[in-house]
Amino acid sequence: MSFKSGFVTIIGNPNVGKSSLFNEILNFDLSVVTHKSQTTRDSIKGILTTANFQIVLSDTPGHVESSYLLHDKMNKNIYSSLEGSDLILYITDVKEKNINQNLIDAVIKLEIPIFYIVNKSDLDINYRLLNNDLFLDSFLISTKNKKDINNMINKIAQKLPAHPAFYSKDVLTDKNERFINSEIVRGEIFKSFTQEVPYSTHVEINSFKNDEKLLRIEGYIYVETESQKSILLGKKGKKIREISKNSRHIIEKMYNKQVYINFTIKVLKWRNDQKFIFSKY
Ligand SMILES: Nc1nc2c(ncn2[C@@H]2O[C@H](COP(=O)(O)OP(=O)(O)OP(=O)(O)O)[C@@H](O)[C@H]2O)c(=O)[nH]1
Ligand SMILES: [Mg+2]
Repeated sequence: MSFKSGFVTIIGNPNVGKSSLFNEILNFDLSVVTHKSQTTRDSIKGILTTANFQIVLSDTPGHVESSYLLHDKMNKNIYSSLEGSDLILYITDVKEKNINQNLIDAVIKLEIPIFYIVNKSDLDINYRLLNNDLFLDSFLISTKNKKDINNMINKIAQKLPAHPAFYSKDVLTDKNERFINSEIVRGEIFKSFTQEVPYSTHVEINSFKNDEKLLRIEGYIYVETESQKSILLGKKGKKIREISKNSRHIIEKMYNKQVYINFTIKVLKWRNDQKFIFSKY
């Protein structure tokens, strides 16, 4: 059998488990997963290489109607990930009533085959997979109890073109270490706060020094208002220290060395700031 390799993009509405599936296929926690909607902002590629195939998988933000410049840019990120894909994984979950027809139509226009994937089969909700001509194949899965994921990965690989690997086999992602680590911090902020603070936060690493014994990470956390800044700081800086500590533990495990983290909080109405959005998203 010849080696197969191709580009596969995960799309769908917010919060259906796209990033969970992405991480599950890669067997590595690369993309941020939280119980909140609109967690993913950037498209990110993860690469799964086996002896027989290489899947270059893209996770994308959940598709939302735009109310900020940030959302416009998130939607553009989705559509630009579609182009050049060999296969699309459209994800929904057992709770969702309607598919996102705009997204599906965009894929059909590009004549890219679609797998229809219904996630969260572990939930006690009756769901019957529909046979639909729009989709090449369909799967009922659960990333939580790992049901039917391997079967689906093999079916994905079968549909890829015969092609040599695009990336060398030890490459896991197209993103750099600054991005991966800033996402860990952003994930901790999402876990620590309800409501608006996570959505108003942008994390940026501007100094990343990986020495033999110590990894030093410094950067900025942007929020939009002074009151969000004081919520993020917490009483006497308790909250931000806790977020830094939790992030540090995750990063120390990943690099297996001591990590120093320091973030300064800045206030800027960044989500509608054209220059900011276009330079950073
Ligand atoms: N019960 C159950 N929950 C799941 C499953 N997969 C994901 N979840 C949960 O669903 C929530 C959203 O998961 P994400 O992977 O962040 O979803 P997403 O589609 O990437 O979300 P956005 O990036 O916001 O669009 C999290 O709380 C997950 O733990 C599953 O198979 N079963
Ligand atoms: Mg996501």
